[in-house]
Order: sequence, then C-alpha cells, then structure tokens
Amino acid sequence: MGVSQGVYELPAEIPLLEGENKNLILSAGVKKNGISESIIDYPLYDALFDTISVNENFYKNYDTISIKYLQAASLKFNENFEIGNNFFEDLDGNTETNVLPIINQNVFEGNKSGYIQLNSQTNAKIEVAGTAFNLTKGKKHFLELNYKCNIPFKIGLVGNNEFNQVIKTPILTINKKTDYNKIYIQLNSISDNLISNYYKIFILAEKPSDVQIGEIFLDNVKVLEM
Ligand SMILES: [Ca+2]
Ligand SMILES: [Ca+2]
Repeated sequence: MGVSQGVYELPAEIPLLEGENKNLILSAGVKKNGISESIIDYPLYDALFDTISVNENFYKNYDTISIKYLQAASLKFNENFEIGNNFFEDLDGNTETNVLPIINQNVFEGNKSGYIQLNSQTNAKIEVAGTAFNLTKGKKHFLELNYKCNIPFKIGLVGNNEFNQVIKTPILTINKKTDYNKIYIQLNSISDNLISNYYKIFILAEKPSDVQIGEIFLDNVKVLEM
C-alpha cells in the first residue's frame, strides 16, 4: 500500500512529492450515511489508476474522471420509477398513503421520480416497503438514493428472523433537504449478521403538525452488493 495524499473536494490541485514512476490511484470517497465528517472510500466504485513521474515542472490535468461501479458489484434492488414502482407494499394499512411515480419539474432523473405526500390528519403517516431481494453474507452492501423532502423520514430493512417473525430494522433518519441530495447507507450492520433469506427496504414518515403538506421525492433507490 502507498501513502494517502489526502481527501479533496473537487475541483482540486493536489501537490505530490517528486519521483519517478509513481503509481497514482484516485478513488471516489462518499459521505457515509450522509455525514460529512465520515468520508470513506466507496468500495463499490472503480478507481482511476495512472503511472506518473513527478518533477518540478510536473502538472497533469485529469479533466474528466468518470468513476464507474466495479464490475464485481451487483445490483440487488433498483428503482428509478421509470417503469412502474416497486414500493407498493402498504405496511400502514391506509390506502390513502402511497409512493406514486410523478412526472413534473421535481423529477430528479429520467422522466419520473417517486413521490410521497402527507397532507391531512387522515394521511399523516406512511409506512411502505419495496419488493424483496436477498443479501449474501460476507459481502459489502450499500443502499443509495437520491431524495429531497420537507419532512424527515426513516429508512431501513425489513426481513424475517429464524422464527419467521417479521423484523424491522430502521437504519437512518434522513432529515429534510430542499435540493436533491444523494446518500450512501452502509448495510453491513444487517448483512454481517444475516438472519433473513430476504430483505425489503422500508420507508416510514410522519407529518409533523406544523407542516401543511409533507413531501418526499425519491429516485434511483439501489442496493449494491460486492
Ligand atoms: Ca427516475
Ligand atoms: Ca399506505
């Protein structure tokens, strides 16, 4: 292993010590669980590799760095709301509260995003789950999503225990955000202690009484395994 040259917010100029044939690795960091103090190398992204010789006049510009998913990463769940919607399991028993695909200026990517609206006493709370997927023990797992919302919501996984009882594990409360944000949530607290042969993402939100219309927009909800 080499020496870390630090973590930079792009665009950045990165000073390097002189030397011949140095191996340069640029890897993408993400804010784990959306917390900026906790930047990690995202294990599911491929890195950029280069060999450089650094002298006093050395300057190299990497104009476009495209960071792709590693080929070994597999998509366990993917909902972009373009065709249908996998978040249809009604856990709250109230048919008034749903995730609906929308087509308007609030779409994040493609033609559609998912939308939750909580707007009265009778539909102040939603609890909904997506379709099931399986996780492989010993692998790394991340949940990613793009979202914006004017009320906080909880996201987690639901599965079964050995007695076939439904176990819900909330993982993170996502706070309100005016503009679209992307969040990366590590799932290994669950997948390292795998008990269920299936999992579903669940979303739980409750409209605070001082908010007239609670809104949550979702897109590109993914679970990745590597
Ligand atoms: Ca979309
Ligand atoms: Ca409902």
